Amino acid sequence: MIKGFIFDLDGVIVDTAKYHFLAWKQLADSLHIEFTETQNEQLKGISREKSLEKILNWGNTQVSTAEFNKLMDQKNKVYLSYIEKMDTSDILPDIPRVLNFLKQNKQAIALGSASKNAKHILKKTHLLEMFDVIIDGTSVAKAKPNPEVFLAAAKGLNILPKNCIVFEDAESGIEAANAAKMTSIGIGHPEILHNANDIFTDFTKISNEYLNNFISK
Ligand code: G16
Ligand code: MG
Repeated sequence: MIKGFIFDLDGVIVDTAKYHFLAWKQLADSLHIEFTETQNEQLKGISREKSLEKILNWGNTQVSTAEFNKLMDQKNKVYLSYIEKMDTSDILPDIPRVLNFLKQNKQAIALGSASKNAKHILKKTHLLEMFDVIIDGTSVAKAKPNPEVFLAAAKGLNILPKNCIVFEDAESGIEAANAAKMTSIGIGHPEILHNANDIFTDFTKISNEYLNNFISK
């Protein structure tokens, strides 16, 4: 049976989560707001706008709309400076094997990311052509944990949500996949992703046999 396999981008396909952190950290430092890696966990999977709102809240800082937009641009410029250096070596381990296996088995593959830079990153890593459908921060309004991004991906693939499998590294993403009534697979730490249907530290732990279980059902 053809299933819909939906991949988050940052932290699942590429390790850009570290670049988001570095860019937000630089911005927070310039505003004299304390910002830790633990706080950064809460920014994973959520939009640029929501991330800045949270950082400003943590720092009890209020800014005008114009300043807010300027700060978002500032963060994105720093983030893009990291992205410019990306190539195929930034693809996370075993992602090519998993994508190729699904393609060979004629499965439907989508991207479900909150990032407005998603297509740019997929181009830099030469992965764009692997995806039948791309839903990113430019095509959806409601941020994860809202299921909109994954429901739009399922619709684009023409596969029922219950026949979709989502790979996510963020708590908000697992919540979104669960709300969409899809199978949620957490990639990362069990203590953060405990609401997922299944959890793996990374794709090297996800065998072709495991993927085949979804396809043969
Ligand atoms: C990603 C990251 C988030 C980031 C968001 C927006 O989502 O996990 O930390 O805030 O994209 O990114 P941008 O500023 O590039 O539009 P995902 O869903 O791919 O993990
Ligand atoms: Mg992510």
